[in-house]
Amino acid sequence: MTFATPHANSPAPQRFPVVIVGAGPAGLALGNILRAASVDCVVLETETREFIERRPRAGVIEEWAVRALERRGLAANLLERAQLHTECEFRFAGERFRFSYGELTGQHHFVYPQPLLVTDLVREYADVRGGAIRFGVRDVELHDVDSDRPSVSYLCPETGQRQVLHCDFVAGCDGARGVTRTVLPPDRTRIARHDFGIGWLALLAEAPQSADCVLFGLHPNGFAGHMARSPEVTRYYLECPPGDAPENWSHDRVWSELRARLGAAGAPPLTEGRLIEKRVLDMHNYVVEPMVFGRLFLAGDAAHLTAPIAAKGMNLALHDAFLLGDALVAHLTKGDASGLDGYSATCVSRAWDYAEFSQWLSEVYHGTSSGDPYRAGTTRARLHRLFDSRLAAAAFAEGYLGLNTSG
Ligand code: RFL
Repeated sequence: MTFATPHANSPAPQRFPVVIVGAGPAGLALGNILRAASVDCVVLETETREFIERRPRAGVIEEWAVRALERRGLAANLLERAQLHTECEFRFAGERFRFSYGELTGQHHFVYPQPLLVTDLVREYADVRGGAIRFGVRDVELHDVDSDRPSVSYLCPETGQRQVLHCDFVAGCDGARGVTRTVLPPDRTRIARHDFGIGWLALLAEAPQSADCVLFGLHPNGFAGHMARSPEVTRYYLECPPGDAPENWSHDRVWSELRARLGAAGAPPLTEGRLIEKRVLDMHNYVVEPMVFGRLFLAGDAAHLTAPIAAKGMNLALHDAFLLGDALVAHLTKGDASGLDGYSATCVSRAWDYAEFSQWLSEVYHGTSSGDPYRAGTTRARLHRLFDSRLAAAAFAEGYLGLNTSG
């Protein structure tokens, strides 16, 4: 099958084999895979390029995902600049419990801020591989995705006119608040949701990291987390009531709670700095099944949300993109539909696996502060088992690194 390369700015209806909605990690990784196989596609994104290249979010990437990016020529900067993490530390009852998952598995995490990965992916897609991308689009609509002649339309930011793109497939990579999920028919789709009933104040501090690994503070006042991002910026989390207002958290209150919740005997003091991001996340998960409707294939947060409890969302988004990219290439270039047929089941299985790990870890984080002495007791038992049992430790390491699923 051959396709003419369309011009994304032309006002006439255009045709692309694949229209990708959303330029996050999922949409951009997918676009890169398609372009590498000379399959034409266009990415539609509501924000500007500058915005997506700066939007701070994830930072922890699992090794299997990095190796998959590397195989596809998408990890050069990451491999040069990312930190490697092989340990994490639980701080509990004034003590430090260091967990060496690298020693148990021979694998590690890469710490590389999501905006840098997005910058790398958009540059490779648009500037190197010549992929079409439209920024600032408005009011994206999907049409006839349950037919073999789907299309996507949007309001062009320059002209205000509705532009129609005909295609063979639509990839819904528009994240948790996108539009593509909304066209799934309720009678053929199951959306399973879980609300953790807690909030996290997500913070970015203009300060170097305070420890050489991720820290989890399990404290009666609430969970606190420390995660490296870059030499100048560190992410912190503080458990708070869901729906809490960031304005309730002054600079002094934030640092005093972080000091209390992450404090432990012999721990060096936190390196404090200006807070450059402060937002409350209400922690919830969902999984959409199936992730496919007709010619629409969802990927990433559009299909499944995992609260940042276990740092899994971007990893899952990349997983979907790798699978969907390979499956679309096989279908469009060789007529092999087997990858597309198995896509949803494989991705959903991994999403559930990660969701279960997040739920398990959530109880470790939040049991101590639940106010329920029973949950506090079982949390204590979970933590001690991690350090007393090599088998329990191995199971945790496997889940933490995303090792126990195929794909
Ligand atoms: P994204 O990144 O949300 O990208 C979706 C893109 O679609 C655009 N969009 C639309 N475009 C066109 N038309 C529409 N109607 C559109 N609606 C939306 C959006 O502007 C956006 O550019 O989804 P994707 O690609 O599925 O990637 C998911 C990840 O971004 C997400 O799972 C992670 O950020 C989650 N996450 C983490 N994941 C990890 O694996 N490791 C981590 O360490 C980690 N830390 C985090 C996180 C998420 C966080 N927040 C803010 C929820 C830390 C935080 C604080």
